Amino acid sequence: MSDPSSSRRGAFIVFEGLDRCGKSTQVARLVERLKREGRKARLQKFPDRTTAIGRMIDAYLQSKAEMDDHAIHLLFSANRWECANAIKRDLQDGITVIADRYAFSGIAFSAAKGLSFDFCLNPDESLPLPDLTLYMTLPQQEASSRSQFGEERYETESMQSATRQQFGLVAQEVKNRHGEQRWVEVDARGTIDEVEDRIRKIVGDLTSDGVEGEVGKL
Ligand code: T5A
Ligand code: NA
Repeated sequence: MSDPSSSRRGAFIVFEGLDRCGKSTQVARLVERLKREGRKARLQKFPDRTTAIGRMIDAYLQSKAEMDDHAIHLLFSANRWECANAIKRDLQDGITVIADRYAFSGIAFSAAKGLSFDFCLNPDESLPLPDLTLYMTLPQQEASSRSQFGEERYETESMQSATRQQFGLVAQEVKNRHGEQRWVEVDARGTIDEVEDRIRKIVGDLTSDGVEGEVGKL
């Protein structure tokens, strides 16, 4: 008899939220926990600043380079496309892939600058579809008081507030197109341990049982 678990693939889980809400901290904790439990898991950060495209994005975010809003939007998307095949391959190999930001940041931040929502959406169409997106929410006052807020280009209160609004539209779009269960809000207030606990409950069996069926498309 064949083992039913062998046909299951790794889960693709994305963390989203405004700047300094605690994504990277929680993503690191989740990946560490899964590895401790003996599961195959890896972290995928977006932007991936280590590639040639990623270095251009990094210079832009640090205000060391200027770029047209459309051009930088396409670079963020290209940075995801250059990682897409590796993500799909790893999921098929049973590895859980945890992404620190994804296309939803791409849409929300660029639309917040005034680009049309459709223009922002289009370049990411057909990328691997996350099985679950955790959107971490934190009052702006708390995020702004965290270390290093304000160092990078988008870390101003007006940009964060416009992006928060756009994330609301992105959430609706994801739920309409792909189902309510794929987008879950997480209260990011409280201690790191408290937030980790909330996330553990939401992620649940997804990381232990894997996922049935092909990876979907955005
Ligand atoms: N962007 C990104 C686009 O415009 N388009 C795109 O397509 C993409 C992918 C950089 C920028 O790029 C934009 C969005 C961003 O503006 P980034 O590299 O993810 O994106 O940004 P980072 O600066 O690395 O990360 P963030 O600023 O978003 O911070 P995080 O990851 O949310 O927060 P984290 O975990 O680093 O924590 C921040 C601080 O708070 C503390 C941490 O120790 C740290 O000091 N902290 C807590 N303190 C108290 N209580 C808690 N519960 C805490 N959790 C963490
Ligand atoms: Na981060």
